[in-house]
Amino acid sequence: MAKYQELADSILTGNNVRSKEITQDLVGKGIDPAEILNGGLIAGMEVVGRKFKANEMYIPEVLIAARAMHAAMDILKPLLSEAGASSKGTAVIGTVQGDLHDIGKNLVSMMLEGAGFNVVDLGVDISPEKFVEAVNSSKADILGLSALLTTTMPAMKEIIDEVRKDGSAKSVKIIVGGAPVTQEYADSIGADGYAADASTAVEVSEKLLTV
Ligand code: B1M
Repeated sequence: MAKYQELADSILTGNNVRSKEITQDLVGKGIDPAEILNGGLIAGMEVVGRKFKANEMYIPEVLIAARAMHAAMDILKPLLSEAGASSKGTAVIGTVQGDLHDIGKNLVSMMLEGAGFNVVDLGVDISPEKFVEAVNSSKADILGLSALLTTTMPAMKEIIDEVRKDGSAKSVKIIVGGAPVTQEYADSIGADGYAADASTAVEVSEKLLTV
């Protein structure tokens, strides 16, 4: 659909006015918010990721693209949440200590909300202690950890160890994800689940809670 390409382009060029306008327009036409997310926003950010990697885009441009993505996400978020009728459980989610990347984590958070989970999003740069505290205070069923840097991946293991040490937080199911994370890595640090993308994170969470 041409509008999706235009939406992806608005992300790529960091045009937050257009990204909002197009998203609003597509929503007004009754298009499924998850489709707008996947077809326009994620598609646009994927190109941003590739260009950043190839040094064809630099940090300020990437930040501007992220702002355009967030502007559109503000419109989609409540709609994705509405789509989930009753709560399937509580999920605490955050980006690990030392890591400021939150675009993918926000997508996972939104998709979980959209699927009917009650989500407690702690944000970025979260210490193991804060994760444990949040898991306990919200009686979480799922703990989601996101890391985008190879240097912050080890923080996932520290968090898992901390959570497993804490008696009351022990039973929470922990899923991990983020671009450098793999199933193999997830297994090696004792995570209960791994997801390569936001939709899979929902599937894995649902599966873990039905076991
Ligand atoms: Co940074 N960055 N960045 N960055 N950045 C990467 C990750 C990098 C791969 C770019 C590169 O060099 N090719 C590289 C990491 C290299 C490495 O560790 N091997 C990198 C670097 C080096 C850095 C800095 C160190 C740069 C610097 O300062 N010199 C710095 C670190 C800051 C810090 O965190 N302490 C930095 C900073 C930034 C910005 C602030 C400019 C910005 C972040 C803005 C923001 O998030 N608010 C940024 C961005 C945008 C990127 C890239 C370009 C895009 C990331 C992104 O948002 N992707 C990224 C390059 C890339 O990934 N190709 C890069 C889109 C997003 C939808 O995908 O986050 O992978 P992603 O999420 C996916 C899946 O991974 C999965 O689902 C999501 C959706 O399907 N997923 C989960 C994510 N979390 C999950 C959790 C789950 C399950 C699935 O369960 C709980």
